[in-house]
Amino acid sequence: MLKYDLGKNESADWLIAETDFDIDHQGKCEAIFCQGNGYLGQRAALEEKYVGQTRDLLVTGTFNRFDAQEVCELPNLPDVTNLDLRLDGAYFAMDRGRTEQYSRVMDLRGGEVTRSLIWTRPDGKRFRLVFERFVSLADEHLLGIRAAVTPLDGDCEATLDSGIDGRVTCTGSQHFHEGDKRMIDGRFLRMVSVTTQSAVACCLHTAFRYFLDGQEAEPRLWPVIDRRYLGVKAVFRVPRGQTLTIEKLTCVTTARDLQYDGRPDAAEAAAADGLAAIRSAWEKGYGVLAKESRAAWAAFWEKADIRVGSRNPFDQLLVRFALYHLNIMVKKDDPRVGIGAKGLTGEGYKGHSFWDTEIFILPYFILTDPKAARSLLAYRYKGLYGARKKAKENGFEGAMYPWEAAWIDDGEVTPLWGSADIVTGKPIPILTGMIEQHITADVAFGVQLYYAVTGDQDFMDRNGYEILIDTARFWASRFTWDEARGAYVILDVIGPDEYKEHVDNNAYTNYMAVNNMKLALQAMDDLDRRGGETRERLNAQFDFAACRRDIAAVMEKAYLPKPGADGIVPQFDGYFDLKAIDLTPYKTAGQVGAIYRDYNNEQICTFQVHKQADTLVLMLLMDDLFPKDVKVRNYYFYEARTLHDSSLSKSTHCVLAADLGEDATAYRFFEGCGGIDLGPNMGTSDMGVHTASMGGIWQCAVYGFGGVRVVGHELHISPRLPQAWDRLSFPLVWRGQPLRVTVEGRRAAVENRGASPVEVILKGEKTVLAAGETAER
Ligand code: IFM
Repeated sequence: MLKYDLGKNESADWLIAETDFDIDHQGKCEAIFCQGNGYLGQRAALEEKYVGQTRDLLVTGTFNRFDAQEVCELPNLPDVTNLDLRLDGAYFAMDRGRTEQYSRVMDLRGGEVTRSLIWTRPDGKRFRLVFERFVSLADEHLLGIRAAVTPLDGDCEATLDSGIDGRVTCTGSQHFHEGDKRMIDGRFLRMVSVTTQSAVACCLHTAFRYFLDGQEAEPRLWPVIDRRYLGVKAVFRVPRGQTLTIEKLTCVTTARDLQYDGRPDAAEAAAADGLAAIRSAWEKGYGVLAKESRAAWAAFWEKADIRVGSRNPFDQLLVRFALYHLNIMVKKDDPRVGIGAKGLTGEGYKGHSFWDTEIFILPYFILTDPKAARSLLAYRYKGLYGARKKAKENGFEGAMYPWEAAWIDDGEVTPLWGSADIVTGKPIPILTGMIEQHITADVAFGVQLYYAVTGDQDFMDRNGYEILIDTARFWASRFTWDEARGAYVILDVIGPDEYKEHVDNNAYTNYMAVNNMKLALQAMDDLDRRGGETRERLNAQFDFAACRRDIAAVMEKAYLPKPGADGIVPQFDGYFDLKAIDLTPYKTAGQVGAIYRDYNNEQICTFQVHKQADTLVLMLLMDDLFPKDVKVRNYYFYEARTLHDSSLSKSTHCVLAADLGEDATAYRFFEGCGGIDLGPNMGTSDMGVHTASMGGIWQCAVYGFGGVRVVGHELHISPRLPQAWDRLSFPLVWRGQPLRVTVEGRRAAVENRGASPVEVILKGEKTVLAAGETAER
């Protein structure tokens, strides 16, 4: 069970606690308590072994393809969190004996997890155990565990078995060759394992320190080397009431690490640096390293914290939980990596990046950490190689982004088969990699938003313009002429709503594609106006005259679904011919995908039922495309037919409801976003947390209640707090200047904490803020 510390003490709203050990639901806390720093993610599987655990250590960018039948995924590195304790011969495990006073707490302030309990062995002897963990935010390669055991009823012989365990897989796929294993200087364990296909050397160095009642101990150690395992065995006599403390420190380096990019000796360098790093970490010890990490987290919170004054203190915790995960989901300085749909918190979606990044997460980075946002877009720039390959393979021009992306030149990596079809009993084919194509326009949208917020001309010259033009070239070749309609159309796609396959003229896709084409035309105009090297390079690459002609011809006659007499924009052609069914059983099932218990994909495609927001995402992204009354009608129409079976749905509804003045509904959807990973359903996060939902929670707070919107090249701030909130304060970065927005009741203030003036539209009024100035309305 999860519990939140929402009291009035200084740590309130920072702590998430697991109050009992539930062997059947270990995945939830493994994922939500996952620790990391963007380079690596260490899932919070417990130190001792249980059936049902998923011990994952994932390192960004290390993708490997197990065999030709499978797509690439992030491999699960050898496990370093294992720590088996035998207390007078009996293995400590909470499914034996009795466990009391159990708590495991994630403290979001420093990203630390502490578990404490009293364990009574089957023969009645009691022990106090405390386990602590950090993954360093100060040094991305380091992680540590500290375990303390105190015998309460008599002296005890404690035996430790712990090491580097390569006997882990990704649901059965072993991504590594047998590693090179050795103990160095009688103290440092080294395992270097190389991935089977991508040949990435992953180097793990581990070392232990031991203390008896605070005094460093040097027990007799036995090295243990086995197949895919390297460890130590140590035995201690622990007098009653004294505490044995074991520190286990690990350093992770890989030949893929940014600092070795392009180096032929990357594997050797990673191993050598790993050894040097563990030596220095061992000298410092757990306490110092944990403190350094805590300081890095404190610096993060100082800048990034969003403060919520709510009648329900859970709201504050939820927003911080989202910020915590946003901070550990991506290596912000590495343009070769994206954000996995589960970040580095689990094996779900194999570490692949989706439109989740550009539409749900990127806005957070663009508006708070533009350097990280630029790196994420540079990842898409590097992905142009794969996008061009995909376009070509499918008979199109330009760049067609993969629905699922992994390493920069992998191209499309969406798997071809999914879970069981209830009717046929066969695996469901996954068509998204072939026909969910809006991702290409979503990437262009990301570039548009980044440029609007940052004005980063250097990025546009190096990467942005090229992305816009080549993606538009794809769309120009993707539309086909429909004689009857006298328009260009897009046939046979999946829109954002994945409960509808093989649809024609999905409104979201068509409008976003046209927006992408408009951006490309503007880009070429800009370039012509400015002249210079970038213009020369891109003109030579694309031939602006031909490009303009092709794109404009399609764009001007592109079919865009319009609202009907009732104001509803059809999600796609023939939408209104679909059957309406009673969705109550699925809306109230308390579980996603409940409709699949009764129908298969083919049947669901014939109903007016949606997995997630589709046309409504369009209405959110393109704020000025439709008048308010059209938005209102579409909101009610589509929401009634949406099951929110995707974690990408509720935040869109929250923000739109807030825009429409539907305060209570917006707040209900915000709470719903909280339920996705922190709700009572203990199975929702087994495969990892929902990273898009973390971005979505930020959007609810900042776009929804904070009323922030980027319109053209302007920053609009028109807050509208829900009834439950009386205060909200959040940071933004606009044109490089840090701002803090504070809303108290109906008053809103924007403080320019930067060095240059900025212009904002505060509650509809244009306001120029000098450096250090605050405007209030
Ligand atoms: O990108 C999403 C999609 O919209 C719904 N299914 C899950 C994907 C990854 O989060």
